Amino acid sequence: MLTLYHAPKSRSSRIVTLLMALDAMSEVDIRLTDIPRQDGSGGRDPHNPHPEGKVPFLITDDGETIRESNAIMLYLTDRFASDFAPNVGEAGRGAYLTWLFWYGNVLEPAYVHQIAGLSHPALTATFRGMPEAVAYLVAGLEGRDFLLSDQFSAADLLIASPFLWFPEATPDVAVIRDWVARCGAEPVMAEAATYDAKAAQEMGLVPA
Ligand SMILES: N[C@@H](CCC(=O)N[C@@H](CS)C(=O)NCC(=O)O)C(=O)O
Repeated sequence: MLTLYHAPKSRSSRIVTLLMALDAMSEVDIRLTDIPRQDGSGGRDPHNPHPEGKVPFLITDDGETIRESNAIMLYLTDRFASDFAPNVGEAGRGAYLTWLFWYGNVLEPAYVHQIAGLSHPALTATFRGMPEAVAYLVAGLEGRDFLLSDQFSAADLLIASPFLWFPEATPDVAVIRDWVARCGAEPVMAEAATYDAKAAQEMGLVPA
């Protein structure tokens, strides 16, 4: 049995969504965990073994620990093979890996730098910025409904997530807005939101 440390309505929600998409919820013991939230609510859970008290955090059945959403997603999509992500040797594997790691190595830093109003030549040299990220996403969506094909995939789930959390920060580009709306309309997103709402209620969290 795998163990996932999950805080409702946080970055780990996309792992719960992924588990639902992979039909693997029964393979995972989900431990609901508190985290400090940016609005000042919540607090670190001493039972959460993540070195910084963050989520998501996954423990495999053989005791391996995995942090970072994209690493956890890659582990899970490899382990529970499905048409939600290309496996080793399947067409689209390179694009899948590229999108997963581009998210963590480029998009999230560029997005946070923009939100924080930060600019510095070293940041631009290393990550470029949101204009380049937006251009890359638009190019990736050319001629298809989703990033890997005309089907919603684990790559879409991860990369659309910041824009689904903060719609006001979604780039004002029709191709991206339409894609984010398509991702948000996938039935598994509503299923995961329902799960999280119930989990938040069980934990006594104030509705966000
Ligand atoms: N790069 C990490 C970021 C994890 C992260 O920052 N998670 C937030 C939840 S949205 C968290 O646990 N925050 C609590 C804290 O910073 O103490 C990932 O994608 O897994």
